[in-house]
Amino acid sequence: MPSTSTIVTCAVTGAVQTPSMSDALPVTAAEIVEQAVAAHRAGAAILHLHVRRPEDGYPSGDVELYRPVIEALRSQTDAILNITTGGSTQMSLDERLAAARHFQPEIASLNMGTMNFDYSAAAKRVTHWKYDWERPYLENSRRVPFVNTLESIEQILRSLGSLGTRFEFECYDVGHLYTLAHFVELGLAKPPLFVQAVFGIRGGIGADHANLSHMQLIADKLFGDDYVFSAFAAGRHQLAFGLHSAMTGGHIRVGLEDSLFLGPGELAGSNAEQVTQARMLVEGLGKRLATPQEARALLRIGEDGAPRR
Ligand code: KMH
Ligand code: ZN
Repeated sequence: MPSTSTIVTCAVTGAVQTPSMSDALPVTAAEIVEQAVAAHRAGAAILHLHVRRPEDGYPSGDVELYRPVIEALRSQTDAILNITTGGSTQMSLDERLAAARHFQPEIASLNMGTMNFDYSAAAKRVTHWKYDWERPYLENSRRVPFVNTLESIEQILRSLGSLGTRFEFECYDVGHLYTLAHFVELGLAKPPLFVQAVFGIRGGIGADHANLSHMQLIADKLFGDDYVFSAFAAGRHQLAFGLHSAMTGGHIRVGLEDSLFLGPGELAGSNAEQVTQARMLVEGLGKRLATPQEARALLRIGEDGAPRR
């Protein structure tokens, strides 16, 4: 359903980029909080969160590393917190789910299918490695699949859904929309569905604008008015896909999780810089950014009566 205000999600650090790729990538809890607060002030209503080991930036699912981040963001902002259940493609399911189970956020990400998810190409561009784990970690992504079976999706929907958490349904291909429709039929995925369409992952649908139009066409057929569309592309096409989404009444995701850049060859200095770029594009379209309260209303967060942040 087209919206007059645009929700910006900022995915602050993720698990695909590694510290050698950019000094701006936040690693410690203090860095993640500082950048997340600034991104929120710049206009991000939703903060999509991962954490890393402070000593070397290795992606982690440790609840104790999440704790200072979640506590600080809950006290310092009104942002909607979205805790990943994708973690890293190389974590076990239990490790991926621990933080969302523990903190019961307003939103958790939910990846809608098993797929190849190859982010090894970035390793070829790094000349100086800060940490020994980075290169083999990146290269391993070409070897191991990102496992999201129907059974595990159902388990996440049942366990987190029963706690009142809603979902960012990450759809990396058209087939993932049909998988989502299956869970709507089962009554486990509840409208309005927050569909985050992801383009340009090696293993998923390509960063071609015709694909975005097709994803919207199929989502319209499957879900009618029962979904809220958002989009991004990994890497250099990140914001172009957000713009395409906003132009067609959808929403935007930015953040260093998915792209380290502001423009060709220009590294972003922070997540907030990307949010500011998104704000300028949205305002250029004659629209405005959704506040967290407007985003909660659009996504019907908190309507089950359970207070959560
Ligand atoms: N970095 C995205 C392409 C998740 O956190 O659930 C994948 C992602 C997965 O956002
Ligand atoms: Zn993520």
